[in-house]
Amino acid sequence: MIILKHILVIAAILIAELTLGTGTVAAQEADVRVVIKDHKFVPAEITVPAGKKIKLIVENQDATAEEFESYELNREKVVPAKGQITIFVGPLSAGRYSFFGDFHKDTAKGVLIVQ
Ligand SMILES: [Cu+2]
Repeated sequence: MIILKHILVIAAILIAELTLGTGTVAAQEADVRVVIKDHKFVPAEITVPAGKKIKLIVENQDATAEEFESYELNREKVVPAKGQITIFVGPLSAGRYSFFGDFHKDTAKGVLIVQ
């Protein structure tokens, strides 16, 4: 993806996080964690409840940066080497929402299963 698009997406997410007040404890929130290891998502399938805001923590255990990206979820965020990021999505309707690592597309694939 092009750099300008990345900057716009990151800016939009930052504004959304500021507006929504990241860090507030929402009763209707579900927390899930996924790890990036050897350029793969572990687990590759994550099941979350429908109709709830999802706090997705992405931890990168690799020595290289990765980018969490999902067209379905409209999210794109760099995960630094040995670092972690938090992504908020939802509330979502039931279905499958695929995501991938944009820097290692061949191996880093996953799906958020909402039910
Ligand atoms: Cu990208």
